[in-house]
Amino acid sequence: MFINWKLRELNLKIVYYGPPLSGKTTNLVYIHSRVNPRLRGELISLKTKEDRTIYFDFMQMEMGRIKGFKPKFNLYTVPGQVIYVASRKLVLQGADGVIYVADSQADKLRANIETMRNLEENLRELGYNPFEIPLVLQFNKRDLPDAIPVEVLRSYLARDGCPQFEAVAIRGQGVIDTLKAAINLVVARI
Ligand SMILES: Nc1nc2c(ncn2[C@@H]2O[C@H](COP(=O)(O)OP(=O)(O)OP(=O)(O)O)[C@@H](O)[C@H]2O)c(=O)[nH]1
Ligand SMILES: [Mg+2]
Repeated sequence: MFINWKLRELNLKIVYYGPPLSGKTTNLVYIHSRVNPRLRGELISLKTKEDRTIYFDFMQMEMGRIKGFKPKFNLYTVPGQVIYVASRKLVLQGADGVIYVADSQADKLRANIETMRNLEENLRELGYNPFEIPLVLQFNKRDLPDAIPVEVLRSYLARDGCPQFEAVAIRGQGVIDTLKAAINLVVARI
């Protein structure tokens, strides 16, 4: 969190984290298309020609005032690919909340678990208690025929009390609910 006392602005950071190709960028693209253009900035995507995130995607959105302060949410996605593992940690730095986008496909279970471990490790290295930072879980790609039951994903990835949402991000399903839950957790914190 960064507070600009002069402008009475609160800058809050929410990071979309998850395994390769789970749909992190798709979430952000949908949000960008739905938020009133007067309340959001451009969507900045640093990606390869195959649309894979290299460093991050970023957009900023404003919301109503909280106790006289104007909150600005800075939404980032990390790159899922292992070769960009260093940028994941950089992007995570300063996060006020995390949205973990899991891929529901059966053959992605291992990648989901490994990336969750990597998230916890990076949080610890950045000085966070990984079990205290606001976290929302999104089970994405529920439309695919080989999606495994949510209970299985939950048993490996969820922690007590963490809000969870099923999603089909390519259709926007569950995307806004996930973001709202993260915003609520982050705002409750401050
Ligand atoms: N069937 C299906 N495909 C999806 C869904 N969400 C995203 N995709 C597709 O999955 C692929 C990867 O989506 P991205 O949003 O680029 O994934 P990412 O997590 O940002 O990937 P990296 O940045 O490389 O880690 C794209 O082809 C999307 O269209 C979904 O809910 N269902
Ligand atoms: Mg991406």
